[in-house]
Amino acid sequence: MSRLRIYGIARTRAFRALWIAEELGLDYEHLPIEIGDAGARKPEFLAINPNGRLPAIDDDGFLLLESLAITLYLAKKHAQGRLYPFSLDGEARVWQWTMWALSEVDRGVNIWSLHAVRLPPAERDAAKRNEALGVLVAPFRVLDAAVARQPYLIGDEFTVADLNVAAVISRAIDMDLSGVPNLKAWLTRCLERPAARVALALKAEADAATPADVTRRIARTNRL
Ligand SMILES: N[C@@H](CCC(=O)N[C@@H](CS)C(=O)NCC(=O)O)C(=O)O
Repeated sequence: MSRLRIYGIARTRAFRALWIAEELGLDYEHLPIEIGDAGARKPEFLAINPNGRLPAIDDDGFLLLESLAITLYLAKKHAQGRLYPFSLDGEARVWQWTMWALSEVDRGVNIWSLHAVRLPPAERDAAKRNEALGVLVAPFRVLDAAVARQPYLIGDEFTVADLNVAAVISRAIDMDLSGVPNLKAWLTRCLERPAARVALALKAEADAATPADVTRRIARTNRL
């Protein structure tokens, strides 16, 4: 039996954990549990993550929450110079971009995708969608400039910094990104990696199987 367990249906932020596990070629078990009372709020999962949120991992008895902490932990543990920089400066840049993704773009892309793609068409709110697009203009310009100078965020090589930022904004691939061509090319490059394709296929399968009521619940409970 695999000693790494990844909890969470791939439609959720569990996608991030699945992508890094694939990048690292890890032997893992995926437990595609659903949000809410159907899974993440059941007592047995609350014992793993008392927040009742996804994802979580169990790495041979070590429980870890927070999707981006999970990607950083697994990358640092297994990468051996690949994906996770050795140098203090390189590591700090990885943290910088990871925290940037969380604070600057995570919520905006989530709101946009719900009101542009995921909610049933009649329930999408154009005002929320446009507000989200407005919020993303400035940070997307910053990201566009960062990947205009070099192929990846830390330099010539793909690292967990790229994985974290690209995973957070992965649903933006369906946006009109013509105003930020370097960002678009970089995001495409990241999402076309074989490991990303495996995780994206799981995510697409989960998206297609998600009932509208679950999407409504995501929008409602997270005030998106
Ligand atoms: N900051 C957390 C956020 C986790 C989170 O909110 N996950 C969502 C799914 S993507 C969830 O479990 N929501 C539960 C709910 O809506 O009841 C992380 O990155 O892991």
